[in-house]
Order: sequence, then structure tokens, then C-alpha cells
Amino acid sequence: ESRYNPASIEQKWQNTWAEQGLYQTHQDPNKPKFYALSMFPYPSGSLHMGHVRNYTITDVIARLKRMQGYRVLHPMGWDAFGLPAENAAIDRGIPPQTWTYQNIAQMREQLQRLGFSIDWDAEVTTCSPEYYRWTQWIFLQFFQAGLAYQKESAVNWDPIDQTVLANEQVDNEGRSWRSGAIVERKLLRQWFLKITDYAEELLNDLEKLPGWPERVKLMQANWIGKSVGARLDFPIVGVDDQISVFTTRPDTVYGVTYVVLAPEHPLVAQVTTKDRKAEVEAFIKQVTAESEMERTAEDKPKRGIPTGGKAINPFTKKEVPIWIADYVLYEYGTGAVMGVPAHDVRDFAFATQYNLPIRQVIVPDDADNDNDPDDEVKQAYTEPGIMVDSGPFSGEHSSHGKQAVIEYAEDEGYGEGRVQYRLRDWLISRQRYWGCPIPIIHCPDCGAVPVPDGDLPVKLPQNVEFSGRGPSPLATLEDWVNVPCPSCGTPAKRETDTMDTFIDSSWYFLRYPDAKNADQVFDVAQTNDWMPVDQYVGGIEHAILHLLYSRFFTKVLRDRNLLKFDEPFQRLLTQGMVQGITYKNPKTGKYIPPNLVNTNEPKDPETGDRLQVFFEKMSKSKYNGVDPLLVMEKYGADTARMFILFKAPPEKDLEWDDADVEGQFRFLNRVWRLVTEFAANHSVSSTKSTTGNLNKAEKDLRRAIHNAIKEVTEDLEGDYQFNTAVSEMMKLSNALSDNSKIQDSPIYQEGIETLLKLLAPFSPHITEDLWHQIGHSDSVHLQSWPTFDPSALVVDEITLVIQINGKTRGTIQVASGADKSTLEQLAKDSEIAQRHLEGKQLRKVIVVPGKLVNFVVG
Ligand code: ANZ
Ligand code: ZN
Repeated sequence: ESRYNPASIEQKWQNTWAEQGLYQTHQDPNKPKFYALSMFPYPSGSLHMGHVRNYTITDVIARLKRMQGYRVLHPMGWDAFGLPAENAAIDRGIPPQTWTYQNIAQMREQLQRLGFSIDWDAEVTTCSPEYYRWTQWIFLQFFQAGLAYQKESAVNWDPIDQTVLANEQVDNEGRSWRSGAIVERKLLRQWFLKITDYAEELLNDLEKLPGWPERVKLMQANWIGKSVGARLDFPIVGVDDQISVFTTRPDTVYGVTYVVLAPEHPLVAQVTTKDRKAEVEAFIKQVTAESEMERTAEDKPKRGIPTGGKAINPFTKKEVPIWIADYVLYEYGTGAVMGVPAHDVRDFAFATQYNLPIRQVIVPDDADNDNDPDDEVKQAYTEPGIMVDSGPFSGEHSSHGKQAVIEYAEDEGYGEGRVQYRLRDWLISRQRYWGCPIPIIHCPDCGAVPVPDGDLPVKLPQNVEFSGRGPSPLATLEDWVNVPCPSCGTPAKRETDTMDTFIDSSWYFLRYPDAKNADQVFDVAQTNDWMPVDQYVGGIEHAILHLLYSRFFTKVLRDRNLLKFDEPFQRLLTQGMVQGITYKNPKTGKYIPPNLVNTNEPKDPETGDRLQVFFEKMSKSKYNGVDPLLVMEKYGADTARMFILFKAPPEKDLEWDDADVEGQFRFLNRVWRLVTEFAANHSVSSTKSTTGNLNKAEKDLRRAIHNAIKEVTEDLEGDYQFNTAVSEMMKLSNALSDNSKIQDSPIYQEGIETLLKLLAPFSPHITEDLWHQIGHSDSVHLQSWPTFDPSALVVDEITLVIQINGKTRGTIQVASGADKSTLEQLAKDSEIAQRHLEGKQLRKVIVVPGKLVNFVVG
């Protein structure tokens, strides 16, 4: 009998499955649907372990659900637009198309070698005109709904290469990756999608997602950043205008001692007095050069400058100075704040630094009454409390006071209640080539005109020069850019920006159910039938943007009557990272490749310094990556999959460990020997049924089998605890090895078949091969998932009551069929009897089989 040789059986079964179309999506309307989705990869050229983990998890789920009687959609595609393809074109002269499609072919083959049960007929590739035709169509849906608009916005500008840079092309010091020039900010008219219209629903509907990790929902909620408060208007002294501030603490309005404008605020010029003009302008120049991160960093001292202007607090009628400061962001709220140093930490720091007055207007509930608002305050009191020195509101609790102040402001015309979101509209314009062209033509007379549906897709022109300098390649193609206006015929120009690649991935999951439709974005009935995705699996790095954008697209398309559901992803699993062992010299900070390290005594081969050894996310720069292809070559795909599933629960980080990979390889070898040994003398076609009287060994084995079914099923159906499921299969495999003497029993065969079925989603190749070796001619992957027989789990024991002189003294467990004398003996031997009979004269023993033993003593 042959050795377990993964290389030969894996290839063989992959070919067979492909020929049989085993994983094609079936539309059997009698079966419930299950949509199992992995986040699709960027076609970089080769799979990394993170991909392998992601797709293995989804594959096990898809296979399990098929066996459980669902019709399953398990597709794969390519998030194929993006910067790296353009870089390849610049650096190596390979057209982006060519580079991308080569990578896709390579990675598709790698995925196939892992034995994933993917329906390749449903493949989508976002850079193909068949796909991006519909990305453009969807953009126009947004445009028609008033949800796509243009606005001036800043880009990173490389003054040497005269080109726009993506954020990734700017290093930490603000220099261009290519020219090294200090990057400047330049205003361009760009396209935005109005995601803010959906902020409230995107926030509220998180409640409809009990199957999402709490952590992800929290990150989304924070990103949306809802704040409830008020807009309050402060008239400017001597100027016929007012400063509107946004505050979440209207209850502190009597404590305002100054007002601050963002440096970019349009009122700055008007409020600044002549004598302050020069200084204010210098300050603005300095601040606007910095990023938002730098400006708002918690630990950074706040900088500001007085404008010389004054505003009037509408509640107190008192004048307060107007300042500008770096910590006030123009894009948030109204771009202006009221400074309340007594009750806000940042304002306190600012006021202390610039000697601005601090006025206390909220005191703790239990404070004494003789508060003097101008007492020295040592730190900001930010909690709720009693309003003091607050005019008619004094004495009120701030929790109600907030609303009272808002209502008063509304009555008096000082402002109004306002809800503010941190979420901003989505800037989707990219000044790049390798993206989906925005299907708009700019006409001098008609403005922005959609490309008529019949002219879609607006295709990316081929044979383009890539230099990394100057304008986007699209903007330089005169023939392509100049077109007549579709509406009036006047000479007009195409939009030369392409879309953010996050757009491509915001709707791909809607296309899979009907991936090849050439006439529609998707068949509405078909997509509504399969959606929402039942299980989405992917990395935590997509917890915010990708998931939020996908939810946004879903809601917009629902409002366009294309979709009949509110949320695209019912359950979400964010898998942990795959970490590799990492060697680092703590003195130099250098990472050392493991092959240069003596792992027993890790030292830097150059300096001799002792190395730090730890696990970290696999990455090229840290030399801690493990190539999936090498693992597959050495052990096969089944072992790679087993290791990944066994080593850690799916949402936890996984530390790569060669010894554990070996361990899984040995387990599969044991399964191989177990089943081939059985297959040598048995075939499933010639055995009898499993009913009838079972002996003890058979009963015990049957209990182990059904216990394994129960445990594995529960592990998989709860939180996908693949690791404990594998342990249960190992137990079953051991039970079978221990019982090889009853190989001829139908129970043993049931055990072998059950083991193969339970293991099939995890290790699809070896189980398929062994399934055929024991005499089946159909696929193990077409079998029904086993269900357990509760009666098989029952242990054949009864509880025997032990009495002394008719009084119950305790119970023991005994075999249910035991005869009178055995029962008497077991009872006598029991600790209970020994204790009570000691030193006493035994007169009589009464045995009631199946119930009790009564000792009569004198
Ligand atoms: C007065 C006040 C008193 C404030 C107080 C807080 C505490 P969130 O929760 O993040 O929405 N703020 C408003 N607009 C701002 C801007 N453009 N840049 C920087 N800060 C801004 O925070 C809202 C609070 O942040 C607002 O409430 C305002 O300060 C400040 F005891 O107003 B508050
Ligand atoms: Zn026109």
C-alpha cells in the first residue's frame, strides 16, 4: 500500500473537481442559500500567508455549508486597479494591463493549488472593461441622485516632477518618493461622493449587525463620529457679521472667555485689526503647511495668536477677544469654537499658555455654594454638574441645562441645536491612469455631462507613456480628451481623473451572483436572492473604510430600487494576522534573516550582539515571511490548511511554527495509514448495516464517533472554532486506531466514513482520495454533513442506591445489565458501604436489580 504523497493526489483531485464543475454555484431553489465571501485580493503577483489564512477559513465554511444542504456561492475576484501597476509601468516599462493580468494568472493558479472550492465562473476583475462599465454606471447613478459632486480640494503636489502624488508616495518627512522634493498642497477641483447624507443611517444600522465583531462596529461608530450639541452665533464688534461656533457643551456658554477661528476661516481677514495683520498672516502661513495630524496631536503645545477683533457672547452680552489657533480645524463643525478654559482640557491649556481668563460655570453636584467664578482654577472640570454664574440657568443641572440653553438660543435667535458628524464626504478623484475613468464630459455650456449609457464604458486608452512626471497620462492624450458634448455638440473635454479603487471594491460582492451579465449591472432578482453575504471574512485593516463604503453603496443602490436589503454583510469575521519569528538587533534596530542566525544562540552575525527574538506580522522587510508555495511543496496544501486552522482561533493572531506544521503533516499521515489499512481488506459496498446488538467495544467506538460529530459541528456552528474541531477529529482518529481489532464491524466503517466527512472541509484532497479508496465512486464533498444520534452518546450505566437498614446513604454508577451478585459485590466494595458497615454485623442483603441494594445490620 502506498505512502501519503500529497503532491500527486492534490493535483489529481483538483483536475477532477474542475472537470466535474464540482464547485459551480447551483441554483436549486429548494435549498437555502449561503453566500460565503472572502475579501478579494489585490493582484500583487503572489499569495502571502495572510491570503492563505483568509481563504482557507472561508473555504472551510463554504464546504461545511454545502454538506449541510445549502446552495453555496463562494466566488473570487481581483481588486485590480491601483498604483503598483502604474509603478511597474514607470520602473520597468510593462504596461499596467500586462503586469496586472500576469499577476492574476499567477495568483489564480496558486489559489487553485490550495484546493479552494471557488466557483471560477463567477470571477470578477475590477480593471476589465466588462466590470468597470458598471462601476461607471453606478457612478452615474450617484451623479443623478445628486450624490456625486465637484469641489475644490487640496492634493499633494510634487513641484519638481510637476505631478500629483498619492498619500503613499509621500514619506514621513513630506518628501516625494521619486524626486525627493518637499511636497506642496495644491487646490484642484475634484469629485466627491456624499456619504455624509447617510451618516445617521450608517451609524444606526450598526445595530442591525449582531454578527459583526464589537470592535469593528465601534471603529465605524467612531469614524462616523456623531456629536450632539449646538451652533451658537457670536456677533462681531464693528463688523456686520457673526462667528458661528459648534459646541457639544452649550451649558458652559457663560464660561466663554474667548472665541477661536481656524486659520483658514474666511472671517479671519475681516476680524483682524490693522496692527495685527502682518503677524496674523505669518502665523497662518506657518500653520497651513502642517497636516491635520500634526495640528491636533494631543501632546503638542497649541499655538495661537489674537486677531485684535472682538465678539459678543449673546448670553452675557460681554465682549470676548477673537483668536486664531492651530488646534481648530476648518473642516470640522463651523471651523470656529468658543473657548471655555474652565471646562475643556485643550482650552485650559491654551488659556494658561496665553494668559486668557478662566471662568468657572459648572461645579460638581456636591460642591459648596460659595463659588467665585474667578477663583484660581487648577485644571479643567469636564464632568457634568450644577450650572453656576450662568444667569437664569444658574442652579440647573448641566444635563438639562444643555437643552435649556439650546431652546433659549433658538427662541432668541442666538443659534440652534445641531448634530455634527466627523465623517466627511468621500474624495474619489485620483489624478492617475490605472483606475476606473470617471464617465463625465465637461462642456463649456452645459457643465458636467454624463457620458450616455450607450457610450459606456469609457475605456482606458492603451499605448500610454508612463514617466511618473507631469500630468496624469490621460490628461495628455488630446485625442482621447477632446470630444463633442453629448448634450449640445460643442467641443468639450473628458474628465481625466479616475476613481479611488475603494469604489471598485464597494460593489463587487453585488456582481458575483451574476458576474457575466453584459446588459445590466446585475440581475436584480438574482442579486437580491443571494445577498446579503452570509459570512464575510477578511482583515481587520478593512474595518473602517472598505466596510463603510460598501455599506454606503448598498444603501444608495437600495434607494435607487436595485436592492431590497439595508446591510450587505450579515456576519463578519476579521481574521488575525499571521506572524513569523523575527530576529532583531536591539542596538542597531536591524532585522536579521533567520538563515543567518543560529537559533539556539541568536546573535548578529556581523556585530555579535545578542538578538531579540519575537513574533511579528510577516513582511519582506523583516525577513520573517514564510512562502506558502514552499510549504505546499514540502507538505501539500492539506497540511498547510490544517496547520492554519489548528494553530489558533481564526480571529486571533497566528504564530508560524514549523514544528506544528510537521505535527499536522503527521496527523494526516496517521489518517492515511488508518484508512488505507482499512481499505486494504474492506470496501463500503460489501458491508452490512449498523443496526443490531452491539458489543461493548462497538458501543464505545460508536459513542466516540457521535461525540466527534456533535463536538465538531458545535465548534463550527458557533464561532468557527476550527482549532478545537481539529482536536476532536484527532480524538476520533485515535479511537479508531485503538479499535482496529473490530475493523470488520459496521461501526468501524461508520467511524472511518465519519472521520473523512468531518475532515473533508479542512483537508479536501486527502479525504477525497481516501473516500474513493474505501470504495465510494462519488465525491466526499457531495456527502451530507453527519448528524449525531443522541442515543449513541448515552453511557450504559444506571444509578444504584445504597441503603443501610432501609435508609439511603448514597449512590454509585454501575453497568446497566449487571446481575444480582455483581450488584451486591459492587455495593459492598463501595466506599459508602465500607464506611457504614465498619464494625457492624451484616444480617442480610436485599438486592433490587436496576434500583438498590439494602444492607440490613444489627
Ligand atoms: C465649548 C466647549 C466647552 C467644548 C467644553 C467642549 C467642552 P466633538 O465631541 O469631537 O464633536 N470644537 C468644535 N469645532 C471644532 C473644530 N473645528 N476644531 C477643533 N475643536 C472644535 O467635540 C466638540 C467640541 O470640540 C466642541 O465643544 C468644541 O469645544 C470643539 F467644556 O465647545 B466645545
Ligand atoms: Zn454642452
